[in-house]
Amino acid sequence: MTSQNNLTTKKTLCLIKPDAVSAGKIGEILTILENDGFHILKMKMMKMNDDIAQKFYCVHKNKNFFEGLIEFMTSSQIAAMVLEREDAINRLRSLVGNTDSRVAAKGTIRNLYGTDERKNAIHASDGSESVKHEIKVIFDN
Ligand code: 3AN
Repeated sequence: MTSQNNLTTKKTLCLIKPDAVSAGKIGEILTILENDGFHILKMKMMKMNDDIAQKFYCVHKNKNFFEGLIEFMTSSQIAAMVLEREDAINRLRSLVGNTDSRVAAKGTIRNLYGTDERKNAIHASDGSESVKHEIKVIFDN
């Protein structure tokens, strides 16, 4: 593995979504992440506009849930962060749990703080290409 790949493996992008921010769960979620060994490299509060949300979720453009997803993600503030840890992408995905919070494994962040398949509290990048794309959209704007 090259050092470039290694670097990619160590970083991931995380969003605490409008439902969890509105419910006052940022602190509890950050505690879970930090207790698992994640370091917060960058963090900011922001409200996604339509343009940013559409770019961020461009891979889902043709899905039937796209419009509802954009509406939800632009509805109020989110907390965005770049996280670092060994095997960051896979580890964060397993802490986050299933897309549908109702079936997410007990103790996962979506099980603890999500409601359903849209209002699911947290986003985690699903691969190294997504990490690059998502960091650019969120932190280069
Ligand atoms: P995940 O975030 O678990 O990787 P994706 O990438 O398939 O899930 O979907 C992106 C986001 O779109 C989800 N986090 C969720 O908010 C929303 N979403 C996915 N599937 C549905 C669905 N069937 N109905 C409503 N919203 C959905």
